[in-house]
Amino acid sequence: MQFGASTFIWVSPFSTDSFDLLYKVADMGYDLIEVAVEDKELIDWTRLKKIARETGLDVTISGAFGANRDISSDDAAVRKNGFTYIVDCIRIAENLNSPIFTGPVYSAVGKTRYVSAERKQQERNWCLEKLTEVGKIARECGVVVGVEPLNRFETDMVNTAEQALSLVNELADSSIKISLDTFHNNIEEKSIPATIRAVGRELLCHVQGNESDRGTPGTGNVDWPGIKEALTDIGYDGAVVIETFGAPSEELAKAASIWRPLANSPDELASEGLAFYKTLFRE
Ligand code: LER
Repeated sequence: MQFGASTFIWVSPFSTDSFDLLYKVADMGYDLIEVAVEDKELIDWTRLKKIARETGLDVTISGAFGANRDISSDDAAVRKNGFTYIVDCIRIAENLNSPIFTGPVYSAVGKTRYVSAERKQQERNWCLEKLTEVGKIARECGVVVGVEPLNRFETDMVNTAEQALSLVNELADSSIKISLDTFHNNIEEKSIPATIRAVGRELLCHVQGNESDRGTPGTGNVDWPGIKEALTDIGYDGAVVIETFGAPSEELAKAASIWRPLANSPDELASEGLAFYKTLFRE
């Protein structure tokens, strides 16, 4: 199992100006850095790849889905833009040898409405249409797309692993799997260990191991021993990554409802979180 830290712990948007983070994350003892792609143009990818190689860090790629990247939108131009963004991120993942591209790919974060069953179905169809095309490209690139359920306050589309499984099983594409973020799961699932077992080794491609308040892992009410047992039982050998938001942009703060610091500092959260992961998972 590899342990990772998301760039979102420190900055938003991540850019070439923040490349010192790679050295910091490597020095802390992490195996990988998860690069959140808010704006790909802000990042010098060639240099990032070189520094990752120098520091020995692996890279995973995560997405940021604002309103204009919504593949279930009723606006065809927005769906197209969302599709283009996902494809760009898949190609970035391929270039950086990230086995996955993870995120709530199905909609926009913060899109929460009460809509009719007909409209829900229509939006799901648009989403399936685009994910079918995404799947083909992801397969060619050798990248797996991790569909991440979000809690009810951040999306009205995929809140539970059961809903993600329904989408992924309907797509039946080996390059579209499920990514679990324990912060969201802790709100929506009756049992995170049971959820991990229900997704299973075949379909679980990535884990963001976040605390119940998105603070330092190990300091809240997430069932960590149960998570460890379930991941071990299914034979999960992917990454576990801390993703929280230490300096969110205004848009991200609103989308993810981050209104206060979640730890004394991002550095403290990252180093204490890693120490907790090591004690939990490697004992
Ligand atoms: C995305 O990974 C996520 O967890 C959201 O809460 C914010 O984008």
